[in-house]
Amino acid sequence: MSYIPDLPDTLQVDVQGTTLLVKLNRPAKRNALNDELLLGLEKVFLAVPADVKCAIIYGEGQHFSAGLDLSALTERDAVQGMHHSRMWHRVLDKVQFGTVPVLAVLHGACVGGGLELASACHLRVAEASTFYALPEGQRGIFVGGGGSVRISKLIGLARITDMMLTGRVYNAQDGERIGLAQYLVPEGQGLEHALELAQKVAGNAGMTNYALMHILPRIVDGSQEQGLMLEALTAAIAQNAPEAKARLQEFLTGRAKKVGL
Ligand code: 1HE
Repeated sequence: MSYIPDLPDTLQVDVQGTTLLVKLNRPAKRNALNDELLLGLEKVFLAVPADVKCAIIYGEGQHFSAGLDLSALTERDAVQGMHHSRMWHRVLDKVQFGTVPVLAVLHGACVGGGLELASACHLRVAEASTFYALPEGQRGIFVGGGGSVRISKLIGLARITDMMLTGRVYNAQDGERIGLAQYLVPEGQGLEHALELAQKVAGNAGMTNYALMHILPRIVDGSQEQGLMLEALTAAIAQNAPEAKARLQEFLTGRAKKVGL
């Protein structure tokens, strides 16, 4: 049994050391995201154990996620649709603005709401089979899980418009080239690679990770003047922490790893 009560069996969680593994486990429906699964994700990210430093979301079966469960779509009027979209926003905000950085491991379809979930994560590792699409245009709908904000920040206005206007599908290589994923790895190696990255993330000072998750996005969203002020405040607070001072000493006394390829 999971440490989180009443989690649907379409979602599995496991803690490995300081990493939380979150598996979308609905392979028969290509990990299509229904309300139950989404609300389960919210529970998971509201209850990240205190000793966890990084989370990884990945998918069981041949695909990361086929996006919104389309079988539930026909039953909603406009107001219910608003509430539903806002529910997605609330849940994916928990992923983006929770307590730990989140990595997504992608393979196969990463489409529609699946891509919106991936874009709420802090980094994406794509296996060679990954393909990306926003079939919302073809389905006669619109992104509703925060994609207009988050995906456009990853790839820009013209590219997200193209994906919805023409149904353009990007393969894994092109997805990495345009910024949908930050790492491209051979098939089957995504989780291993993400676990290695999670170790690096876990080794950072807490304030650095906090600033990257919670302050940097606000800087990017705001004005230059406010951004520079927030940056200065963050830098001053971060450098003043004992942890930062110890790390600087390690470097100055030749005990820290040098930067290099
Ligand atoms: C689904 C869904 C789904 C599969 N909702 N049931 N997303 C889409 O428009 C993508 C729709 N899905 C596909 O294009 C394909 O299923 C895939 C390329 C992802 C995978 O293809 P394949 O050949 O491996 O699987 P399949 O045979 O198409 O599907 C297997 C089963 O999963 C089948 O059900 P079955 O009972 O007949 O076995 C499919 O009906 C089911 N399935 N995808 C429900 N999405 C917050 S707003 C976000 C808006 C969106 O995300 S729009 C984009 C929705």
